[in-house]
Amino acid sequence: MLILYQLERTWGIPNLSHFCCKTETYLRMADIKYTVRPTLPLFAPKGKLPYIEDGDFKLADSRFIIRHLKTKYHDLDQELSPTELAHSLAMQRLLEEHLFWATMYSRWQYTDANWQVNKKAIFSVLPPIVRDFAAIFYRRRIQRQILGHGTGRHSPEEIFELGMQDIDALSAYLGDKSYFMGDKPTGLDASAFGFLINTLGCPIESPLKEHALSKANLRNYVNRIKLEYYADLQPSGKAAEYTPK
Ligand SMILES: N[C@@H](CCC(=O)N[C@@H](CS)C(=O)NCC(=O)O)C(=O)O
Repeated sequence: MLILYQLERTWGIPNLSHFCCKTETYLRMADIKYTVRPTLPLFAPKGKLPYIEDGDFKLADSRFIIRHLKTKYHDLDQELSPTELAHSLAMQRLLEEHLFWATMYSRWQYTDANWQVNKKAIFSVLPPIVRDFAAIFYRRRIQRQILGHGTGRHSPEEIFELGMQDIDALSAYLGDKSYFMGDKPTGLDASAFGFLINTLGCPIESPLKEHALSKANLRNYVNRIKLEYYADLQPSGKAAEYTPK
């Protein structure tokens, strides 16, 4: 069976990693049977999560994993026109290469309260002494990434202003549709759900979260997809092995 390696579940959401949540949501939307193995990025082939094992085949990066899932199992985008595919790709880049960094800033840098919540969620799986070293190491590493991307060079107000522009665009694009590309879920929804729940549906407080929560269509979209695709998620945040309906 296909194995998805991702961070441990927490916060009552599928995953605190946007990219892991995106990948797992694609698996569920496409009705692909899989099992989950919690791990840390340290042990991943490219040093980042998620990655999968499908038989003898190991593959890292949500984009390559989803390309593989589309080819081998089910392509959720098969009915999209070339123009729709172009829109879908552009929106995914907005979510994954831009909005992502404002949320990373909120977790790893913005306030100490957020950092403590983030630290506990990610590193409590490790033994006490290792936990603190790993947290310090990863905090430095991620802050360097935020700076390298360019986001970390701005003031908090500027960072959230840029993130709010993404939220406005996503809310306008979704409008009153059930899913981003119409009445059926596509690959863009797997990404949008993964990134939106990690912006408005997790215990990381910021003006960006408040802004996203003020958009009724985005709030309802996230709640609806969570109920529809993650009904097995326990209040503890744990979920049993998943088999498609
Ligand atoms: N482009 C990758 C991004 C994956 C990614 O950034 N994963 C984060 C978790 S959200 C990670 O493992 N970060 C660890 C690190 O950068 O050291 C994908 O689509 O899978």
